[in-house]
Amino acid sequence: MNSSFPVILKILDGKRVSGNEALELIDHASVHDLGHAAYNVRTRLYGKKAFFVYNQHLNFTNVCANACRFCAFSKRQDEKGAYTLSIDQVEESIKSRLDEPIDEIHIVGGLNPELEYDYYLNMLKVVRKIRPQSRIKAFTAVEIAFLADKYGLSYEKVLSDFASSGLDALPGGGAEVFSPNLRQKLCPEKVSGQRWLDIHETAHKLSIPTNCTLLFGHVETWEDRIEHLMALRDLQDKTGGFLCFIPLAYQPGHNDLKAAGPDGVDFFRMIAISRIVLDNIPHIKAYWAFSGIKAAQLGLWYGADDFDGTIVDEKIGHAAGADTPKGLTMDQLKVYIKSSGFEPEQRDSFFQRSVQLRGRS
Ligand code: V47
Ligand code: SF4
Repeated sequence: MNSSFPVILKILDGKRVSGNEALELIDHASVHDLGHAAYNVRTRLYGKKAFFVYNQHLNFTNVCANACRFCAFSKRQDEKGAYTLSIDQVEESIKSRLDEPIDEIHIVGGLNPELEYDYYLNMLKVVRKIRPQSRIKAFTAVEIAFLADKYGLSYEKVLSDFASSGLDALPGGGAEVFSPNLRQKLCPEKVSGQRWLDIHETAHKLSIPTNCTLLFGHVETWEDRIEHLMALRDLQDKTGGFLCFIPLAYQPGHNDLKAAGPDGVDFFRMIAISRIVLDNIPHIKAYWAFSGIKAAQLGLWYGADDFDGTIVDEKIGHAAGADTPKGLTMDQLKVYIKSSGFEPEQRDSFFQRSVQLRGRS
């Protein structure tokens, strides 16, 4: 297959591809041809810009009622290494970096049955107070469902309470792979794909933008991947609330799932097909912490436009053996983006210009 193949021509012409056409591309197009088409889409949207964010990750607890087979981060309450931050410790952790111009605080944790509803509200309020200008992107749909079930509340109620306490956006975690069969094998206790989608739809209706993910490179097939992308695209057609899609490269260490993780070519094919299929989701992230920095750099040539951020203490992938740094400095991020041949563009969680730079040319 080459650039004159009808499906590639359709993409170059700015037209939408169907799920079957996406699978046809996967069967017949080389990684180079996919990359060529996806690069065409990303440059039409952003030219040579590549986005990044000055962010801080906060994982407030690793105690989790679920036991997803791919997860090496979670612990049982009484297990060695289990931790839960008090609100004072959350405050301390956010204050410890107050001298840095952080634009985004990314907060996620396990499903710790001992944490009360007020803990979540207080955490948001404390972070908001210390960082009035930063965007708070917090709690996956899995955490929202857990609290809604535990307290008999609607998703609307939990999300609007959180928004009034400081929440700006939801991260994309917990989507895994929507296929019910696979979910049963990988994470049987987790909310269904449909509930994950319902919670994001509710957030979008409340004007809370969200990200979305796919965990790939384990036991799923290309059919599972494309079905997942189509479900995200359908919801986005309805609501327009997704900001960014992140294909999360499965990290194979220290967990139950005996799978290898994606190789380099698989990673680039996944990035490219995401850009091609998700024609209505503005941004595609090459998440350096899981892919490796070198692959993320090249991912910008295969359809990605975002490099994520400084992070500082990435815990989830590292628990599963990720061999990337736990964080990067702003200078490192800019150098990596520039040396890939792109122009670094500092953003916030909404992909608006960093508040630190607004008003400057
Ligand atoms: O929800 C768990 C996944 C997610 C493994 O929204 C694993 O901007 C790979 O969602 N190998 C958390 N993945 C990470 C996440 C994320 C990261 C960066 C930015 C954003 C965003 C979201 O990591 C979990 C789960 O899907 N995960 N274990 C593993 N072994
Ligand atoms: Fe818990 Fe999330 Fe890990 Fe699943 S992926 S065990 S829900 S922390």
